Amino acid sequence: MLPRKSMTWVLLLLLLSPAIMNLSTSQSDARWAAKKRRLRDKVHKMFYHAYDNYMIHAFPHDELKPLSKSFTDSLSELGNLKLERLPQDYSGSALTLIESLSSLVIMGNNTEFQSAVVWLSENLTFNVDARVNLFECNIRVLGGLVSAHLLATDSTDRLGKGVYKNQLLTLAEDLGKRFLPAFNTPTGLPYAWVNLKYGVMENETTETSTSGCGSLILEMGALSRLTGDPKYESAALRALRKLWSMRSSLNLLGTTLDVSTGEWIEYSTGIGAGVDSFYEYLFKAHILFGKEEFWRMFHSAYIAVQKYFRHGPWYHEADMRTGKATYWQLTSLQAFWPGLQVLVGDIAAANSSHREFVYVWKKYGVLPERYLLDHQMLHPTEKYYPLRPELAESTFYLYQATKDPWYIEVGESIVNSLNLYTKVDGGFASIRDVTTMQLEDHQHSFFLAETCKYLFLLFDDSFLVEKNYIFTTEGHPLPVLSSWHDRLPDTYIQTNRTLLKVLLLPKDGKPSTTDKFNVKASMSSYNIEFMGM
Ligand SMILES: *[C@@H]1O[C@H](CO)[C@@H](O)[C@H](O)[C@H]1NC(C)=O
Ligand SMILES: *[C@@H]1O[C@H](CO)[C@@H](O)[C@H](O)[C@H]1NC(C)=O
Ligand SMILES: *[C@@H]1O[C@H](CO)[C@@H](O)[C@H](O)[C@H]1NC(C)=O
Ligand SMILES: *[C@@H]1O[C@H](CO)[C@@H](O)[C@H](O)[C@H]1NC(C)=O
Ligand SMILES: CC(=O)N[C@H]1CO[C@H](CO)[C@@H](O)[C@@H]1O
Repeated sequence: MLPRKSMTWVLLLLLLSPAIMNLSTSQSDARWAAKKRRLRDKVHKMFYHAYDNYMIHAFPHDELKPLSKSFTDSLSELGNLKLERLPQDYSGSALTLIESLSSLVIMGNNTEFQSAVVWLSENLTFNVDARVNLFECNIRVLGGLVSAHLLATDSTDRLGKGVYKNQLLTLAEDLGKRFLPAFNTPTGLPYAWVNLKYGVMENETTETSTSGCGSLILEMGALSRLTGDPKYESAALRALRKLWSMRSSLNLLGTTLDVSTGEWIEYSTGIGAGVDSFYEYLFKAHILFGKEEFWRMFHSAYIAVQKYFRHGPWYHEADMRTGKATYWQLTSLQAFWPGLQVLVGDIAAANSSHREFVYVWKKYGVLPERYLLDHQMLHPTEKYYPLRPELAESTFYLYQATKDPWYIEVGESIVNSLNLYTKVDGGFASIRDVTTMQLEDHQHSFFLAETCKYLFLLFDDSFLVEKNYIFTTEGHPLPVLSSWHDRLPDTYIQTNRTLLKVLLLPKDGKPSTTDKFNVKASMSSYNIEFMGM
């Protein structure tokens, strides 16, 4: 059990005072406020350019093809590069509209939110012959619906009287039921793929990833809390516990595994693809459900990551059995990690890694998918940038925590690059090769759910004032409700905060340094405290 002594606000203020002093004159306050408004308006335009083009050229199909101004029914293909089983009887689930619901609310468009809710409740069905990736369908569709349901039923009265009769929750529950056959395995670890109409296909692959079966608890847990039916949360929890039991003696988990045997397939592991949101969900599940168990898992896992993967500001991969470094690569997906570290309170570590991602972004104009740290060069085949949100996400968290205007400048540079390189007449297109800026005919739904949302919130966080939300790994907000907490942490303080933050600082109040092994050395003396910043 961890010590939970209180920590004074004075230490926090000392830690943050340099950033606050940067904004000391009201003149520069006004200048920054004007700059933030201007950038907020730019992001607003970007979102609507993406959204309107989707609605005109692609809706109700899944995603927009911005170059050809057509569509793709990509929900059935997400994560399946081989496209081996394209369904006949599937013509889309309005994926991008579902992914846009919470962004519409955050940007204050209640009329469009309402039409979307009405359309979905009348037209959307999941009784379709589509083999979907459980993880992707969970974070994008179930998460989108559950979050929008919570936004539709909070005290804000966003929807016209009598319009909302829990239709999104009904859809979410129907989808949740279709997920359950995937969990019917000897280990309780779910298959990576499930057919929405027919359940798990014959001869389905038993290989899945750690993030694939370890990041379901937020959405399925929320579904259980909302419906009063525990089976969704139980299934996700059972899988998570099983996965955790498979960790090595170093508290590391591999990247891929077999759901029928519960054995690891890929032992090399890191904080990027195939693992990333597993860590994120352990911690966020602790905040959302107030369970000690999640905190204990996260705490051990976080120490192991800092100990075995971290090298200065970088994170490499290592073998889960020996802790020996395997690949020295920076991947675009890893850029979420500083954002998670902000929630944990490890601001100094977050800041130093974030700067390295910004450096690589500036070097190429956008963040390439994979960068070889040992050679300081691009990976020969993974030179793409599919409009990913992770750097914008971390920038938003770091600005929330520090109010250092430097992060606004980072946001501005992200906005400018996106407009310069990826904006086309028909929307925003992914980049196939960052060295040539050649485009690809695909506007991913997460550009609307995450990239635009985090940039908007970086410049205008009014949606978060006096609210406590955590964001799912797809950027869908879920309110932190005390009624969902098993037990509120002892140190929970009600304050006027914009985000729920957990500070993890040593007892002497000094922020952790960037030494490779420092977390291990001092973790046992950490305090934890919930407070606003
Ligand atoms: C809401 O979205 C619709 C569709 O893009 C747009 O026509 C309308 O102007 C938006 N309203 C607001 C208040 O932004
Ligand atoms: C399943 O795979 C086996 C071995 O590859 C094959 O012999 C069998 O026909 C397959 N069954 C179905 C229903 O596809
Ligand atoms: C982040 O790092 C930069 C450069 O090392 C430093 O100047 C700045 O004070 C740091 N900010 C925080 C909040 O740690
Ligand atoms: C909370 O903070 C916001 C923004 O700083 C402010 O407008 C609001 O008045 C505050 N509310 C309370 C109850 O202090
Ligand atoms: C029941 C039904 O069909 N509702 C809507 C489904 O979508 C079409 C096309 O957008 C609408 O016209 C229907 O009202």
